[in-house]
Amino acid sequence: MAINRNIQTLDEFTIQELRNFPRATGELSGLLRDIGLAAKRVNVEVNKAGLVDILGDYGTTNVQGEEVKKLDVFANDHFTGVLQHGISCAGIGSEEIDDVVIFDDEISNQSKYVCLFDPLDGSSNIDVNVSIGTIFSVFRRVSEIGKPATKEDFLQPGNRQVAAGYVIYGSSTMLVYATKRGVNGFTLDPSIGEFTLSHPNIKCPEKGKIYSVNHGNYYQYSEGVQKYIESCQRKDKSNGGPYTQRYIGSMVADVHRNLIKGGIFMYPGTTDKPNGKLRLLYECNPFAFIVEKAGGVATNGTQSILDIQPTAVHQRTPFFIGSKLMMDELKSLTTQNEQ
Ligand code: AHM
Ligand code: MG
Repeated sequence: MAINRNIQTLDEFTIQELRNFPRATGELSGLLRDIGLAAKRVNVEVNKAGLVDILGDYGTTNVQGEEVKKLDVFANDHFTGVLQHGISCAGIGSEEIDDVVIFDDEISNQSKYVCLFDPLDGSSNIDVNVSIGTIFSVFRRVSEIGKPATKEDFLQPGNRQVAAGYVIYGSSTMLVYATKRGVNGFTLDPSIGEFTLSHPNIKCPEKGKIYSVNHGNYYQYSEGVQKYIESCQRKDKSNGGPYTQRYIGSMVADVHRNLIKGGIFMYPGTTDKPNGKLRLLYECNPFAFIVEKAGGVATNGTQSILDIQPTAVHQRTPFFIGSKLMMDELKSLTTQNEQ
């Protein structure tokens, strides 16, 4: 029987990658496969979100006598559980948990990696059937293997990530991840229940025509950011404007679209919240790593996101990310107007 070798599952892909590195232990591949497994389970629940009135309200007990968890809590418990019971992760940090969780058992203490994640980003969009996602970041531990992981393992700058990715629960479900070797996207094929390689070697177009920002905060942005937004709206042959504004309020969906089509996403600081809203470790760092590996750029307005030395697990940062030439334009306008 002829087998269609054009279809490569996530598992096959990670194993194939391993074959290129005969000395690799396979631990990172195992971790990515664990994340893929958790994502499939969360995907099933996300798809049931509209049935909440039938299956039982969140926080209540359903007809089977099971407690119905909020989806973000469900996703958090699921990712944590899969990573804890796997063999590749020594501890996790999550948007849903105040402090990092060190697994501290015989097998986890031997693991090389720690993982940070936002289990369900954009969860305010669940009720209205808008795409949401999971974002994750993987670091190699700096603490001694064989001992429990430490806080320092999680507080490393983004340029030390060994892998990062996201899952988008959208019109189809996709897992996109980056390592130093590049960025690849896998679409969940419901007929076989597997993520299959659909977007090999993703590159972010150097230039795009989409800008994504919350316009409601316009008067709270710095002058430089306001000037850049105005320039996006200007009909100007040199930059191909006016650009199209697209902002759905689910960063995974907004950045995924801009990564594929070219564009810029911004969550700047505001007068009320100078550090913006987004979290460095499990929202900005992973996207910065992915988009930069695809040829784009990510900054906090003055510095590369990946160079920021974190001091706290849940710290926030202003965030600008996207196509290289659009990021250059932003930089030149903000430097001119903010000295
Ligand atoms: P969340 O982690 O509470 O879901 O918040 C993060 C989300 C991002 O996905 C999105 O880009 C942003 O919040 C939208 O915020 P705003 O409504 O302030 O524009
Ligand atoms: Mg979030």
